[in-house]
Amino acid sequence: MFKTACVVSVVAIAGSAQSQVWPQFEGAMKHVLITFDGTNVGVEVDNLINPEPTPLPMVNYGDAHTAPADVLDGMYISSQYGFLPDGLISLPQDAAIWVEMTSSTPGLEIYEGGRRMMRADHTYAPVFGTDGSDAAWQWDGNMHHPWVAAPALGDYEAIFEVYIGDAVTGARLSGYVSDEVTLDWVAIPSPASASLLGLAGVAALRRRR
Ligand SMILES: [Cu+2]
Repeated sequence: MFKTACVVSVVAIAGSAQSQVWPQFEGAMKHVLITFDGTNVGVEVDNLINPEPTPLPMVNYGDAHTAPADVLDGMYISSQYGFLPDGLISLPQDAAIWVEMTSSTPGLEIYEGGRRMMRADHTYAPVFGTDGSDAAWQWDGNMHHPWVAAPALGDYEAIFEVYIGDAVTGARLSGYVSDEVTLDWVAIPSPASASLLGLAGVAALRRRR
């Protein structure tokens, strides 16, 4: 009797886990390396550990995501870029590292992520000006892969300034030098939709015969 109850509850848990749909990701992590030497902030895209050329692909998998990830529904998405400390970072008291998006291709949206494997725990909160959010975002010093989303096929780009700011307000602190980095993406058809198009093409050929 007891055993039966256990089996039923295990099945129920497996069923609820299956019903969750978190955003897919593919492609190796491409880190945006951040350094701070006490005066100068440095930021650059890693091309040594992951030499994959940019722009990085964004794909619309056609998924209906579990909330709060449903902000990505219908969008071409990528989480390959991730902010990562390059060596030890020692910050001045009451200061933090902030990242501000200073310009971007219209239509580009960015949502808070984290470690890619932890996607069920991400907030998916809009950041970098998306949906009226602040243009500046406080980085906690850990690996953070944001979710970047685009509404349509094409090329996308965003420029970020990384600077030392007040840990509470984000106001730039004098005496430190910021740095900036450009990230780029290209929204492409998914392999699945390409093969569907292929099937549609075959069907059209058959109809023509
Ligand atoms: Cu990473």
